[in-house]
Amino acid sequence: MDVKKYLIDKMKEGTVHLALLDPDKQDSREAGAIAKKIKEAGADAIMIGGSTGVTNENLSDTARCIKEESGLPTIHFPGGPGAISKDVDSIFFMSMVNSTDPFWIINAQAGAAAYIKKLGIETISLGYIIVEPGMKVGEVGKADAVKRDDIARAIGYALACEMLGMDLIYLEAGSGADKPVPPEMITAVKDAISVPLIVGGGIRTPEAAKAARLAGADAIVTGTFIERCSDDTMLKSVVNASKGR
Ligand code: 1GP
Repeated sequence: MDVKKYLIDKMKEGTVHLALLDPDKQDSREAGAIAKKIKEAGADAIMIGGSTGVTNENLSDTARCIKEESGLPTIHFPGGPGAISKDVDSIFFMSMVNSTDPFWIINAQAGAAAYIKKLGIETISLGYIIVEPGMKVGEVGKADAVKRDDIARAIGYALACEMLGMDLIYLEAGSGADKPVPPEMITAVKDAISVPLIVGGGIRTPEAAKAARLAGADAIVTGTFIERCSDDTMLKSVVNASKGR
């Protein structure tokens, strides 16, 4: 399937909800069970990835179980070039543009590109911008995180990514962040760009999801919340708040 077209078409209708599952945080059967629940709650696609502990094997197993249980499109959200699988429908071919290390900006991608092409995995280009606190991904990626009040710098990176031809922009506060990306930053970046904007990191309540949507996010990512939440009503509330329904 053409996952990029699916996502962009959906985002034209309103904000979408992307659920993130980390193959290192639960076994593949459990990931499949969570995917089924989050599909029922209204999620639009499943991202699969994590900063550490992802292998070809746990990535493939997780992708297969998610597909079987939910039928939703899957997108690999790579923590590096170490694990790649054709069992995932597509991959965010992403650059951490505010990393201080060229490895995370372009060298990891250069090392993996030929293999991804050989496997025939759909690539969706993505400019990945780390905002404070940045958490584990900011640390691993050696990010010079954008300060929460430095809106001009966030706009600069986002616009540069668009001008470089990237399909999507992702403002990332980091998994488990105590505070999500500030709504004022989301609005300012959204107003500056014309490609879709994904927002994630620290979104775990309907209020936070609604604030990101109203600020202008085209897609809202939740990871930690969906992995930990056993209350189906709460799951639905966060997905509904993301999608405005
Ligand atoms: C991490 O933005 C995602 O890349 C999700 O963050 O785990 O805090 O939802 P959370």
